[in-house]
Order: sequence, then C-alpha cells, then structure tokens
Amino acid sequence: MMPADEFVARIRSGDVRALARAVSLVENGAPESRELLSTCFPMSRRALRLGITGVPGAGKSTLVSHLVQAWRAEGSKAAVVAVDPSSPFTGGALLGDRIRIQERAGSLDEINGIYVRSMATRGALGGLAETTGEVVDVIAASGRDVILIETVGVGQDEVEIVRLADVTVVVVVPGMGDAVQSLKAGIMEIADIFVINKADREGADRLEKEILSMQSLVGVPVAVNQWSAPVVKTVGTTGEGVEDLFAAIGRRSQWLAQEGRLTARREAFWRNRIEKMLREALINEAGVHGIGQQEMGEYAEQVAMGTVDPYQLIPALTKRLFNSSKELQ
Ligand SMILES: Nc1nc2c(ncn2[C@@H]2O[C@H](COP(=O)(O)OP(=O)(O)OP(=O)(O)O)[C@@H](O)[C@H]2O)c(=O)[nH]1
Ligand SMILES: [Mg+2]
Repeated sequence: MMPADEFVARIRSGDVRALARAVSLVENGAPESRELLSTCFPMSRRALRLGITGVPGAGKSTLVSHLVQAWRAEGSKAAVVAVDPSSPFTGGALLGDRIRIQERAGSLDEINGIYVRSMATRGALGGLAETTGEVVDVIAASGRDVILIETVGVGQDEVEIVRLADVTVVVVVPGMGDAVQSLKAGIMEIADIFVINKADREGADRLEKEILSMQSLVGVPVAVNQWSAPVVKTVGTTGEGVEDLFAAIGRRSQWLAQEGRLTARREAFWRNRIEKMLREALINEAGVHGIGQQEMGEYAEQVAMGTVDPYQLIPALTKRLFNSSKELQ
C-alpha cells in the first residue's frame, strides 16, 4: 500500500477509486486500515452524520434521494451509506432523473457528485456498528459535509448504528400494524425527528396523534433548551413535505451546534466505542502472547471438567499477559 498520508491526499482530491479501495480495506479489517483510519480521523469530524431508520419499504431511500438533492442545491457535498439494504439504490432513484446507474453491492459509486456505498456486513469483524462507523469516517474524511446512513430499524445492531449518528430520523408509515409496535421497542428514545412517510395514505393523521400522545407519555421536555422530536409528514413519491424535513434537520443541527451538545453526543458514542476497541486490542494482545483461540479452547475444556478454577485462571492470565508485554518493551 502507498503511504497513508498519500492515500488520504488522493481521497481528498476526489479520487473515487482510491476512496473505494480505502473503504474496502477498512471494511475487511485489513492490517493497513488502522493507519489509514488514524490519518483520516482529524479530517472526519466536520461531517454531519445523519441516520435514517425505519421498517423495510418505509421510503427511506426515496427520502434520502430527495435530501441529497436538497444538500446539493445548497452546494454541500453528500454521501450515502446504506447498511444491509433490502433494495439497492439506483442512480435514477437517487437523483430523480433519467440516468440509471445500478449501484453494485460492496462498491462505492459516484452518482452525479454523490458517493453511494452499500454494505452487506452481517457477521462483520468487530461488529456491524463498528465497521459502519469506520467506513463513515473514511468517507467523511474525503471532504463530505454530510453522510446519510440508511438502516432498516429492527435489531440491536441497528440501534447501535443509530448511536453513531448526530441526528436520527425515524421513518414510519401509516396503515402498518407494527409501526406503533416498533415505536415502543426503544425507537421513541432514539428519534430526533419523526417522519410519517406515505402521508398520501389513509391513517397519517391518526399515526401523528399516536406519536404525539406517546411523546407526552414519555414526557415532553420541560426545559426551554431541551429538544422535542418534531413530527413531519412526507410523500416520498412526490417530494411533498421534504422541505419541512430538510428544515427540521437544519434546526436540529443548529441546536446541536450550541452549548457543546454535538460534542456531548459524540462523547457518549465514543465512550462505548473506546471500551470495545480496548477489549478487542487486549484479546489480540493475548493471542500474541500465547493466549489465543486454541489455548482458550483448552482452558474452557479444563474449566468444564473442573480441573481449573476460572476465578483463579483469569487473574493468572492477565498477570502473564502484562508481564510478557513488559518484557517486550
Ligand atoms: N404511496 C407512496 N409510496 C411511496 C412513498 N414513498 C416511497 N414510496 C414507495 O415505496 C417503495 C419503497 O421505497 P424505498 O424508498 O425503497 O423504501 P426503503 O425504506 O428504502 O426500503 P428498504 O431499503 O428496502 O427497506 C417504493 O416503491 C417507493 O416508490 C410515499 O410517500 N407514498
Ligand atoms: Mg432503501
């Protein structure tokens, strides 16, 4: 690999192929990726991370297509990361014009100035949320103003991905029995903005009332400075209401920019992430010092047979690990 700073300079100059390669290296957990991520890090902070989550087929990609256009009209550079999409993006869908570029899974494409990358990463090394966060950082370092992260909002992995977003938009649709159900499953707490898409369908007003009443149950923020998630109605197919959504995102970003709120939000994410990184590093280090998969298997067998006491084993192993680390220095 070329030196990391040269690699990153290429990425920043708009070399899409270099960026695509960097993203693949990071996604595969290649040995070079750490230095690459480290070089990208100082340049990746500026981009706004916008998470868009919701049930399959809610209209997330359709809304993303409108939003990237709104940013483009402002002169801002956007990128889209779609995590495990059930239906792929196409250039036509993305920009609402006649060009149709089929977005290939696992590739990074530039569609009229907008980077689009989809990730199919079930069982990813170190977890889906970690890999997504790293991919977002590399793309952000290429000089993007905003990264939109689309995920299907169902499991714990997705909730983890949402944590890496500065702003989270939850998309719900009327007429789906599970819409309110998914609201109950922790979505209420993660939404910074609610979107009722497919508002052309019956039941949008009723759904809005349901969300508002749930919000009042959870408790409307009392302090003037607290954020209360607005509810925006949209029709993805026509673009109706997208302006309101764009404005709500703008208000949320401005709110975050004040009183160190953005830093506080990112701090909460990093607290969790640093702990995971440290744990991973320690496990790797253990492997280097002869406490690898095979030894772990042997210990497990001995503990199961009752010949080794796990409560004495762990302190002994950590002691051995730190002593051999010291010897190396
Ligand atoms: N009637 C109606 N259809 C819509 C609206 N918005 C999107 N659709 C349609 O709903 C379907 C799904 O839209 P997508 O944008 O692909 O939904 P998604 O949430 O990205 O779907 P997945 O990524 O597969 O989870 C498409 O056929 C859209 O044209 C809307 O407001 N009203
Ligand atoms: Mg989609």
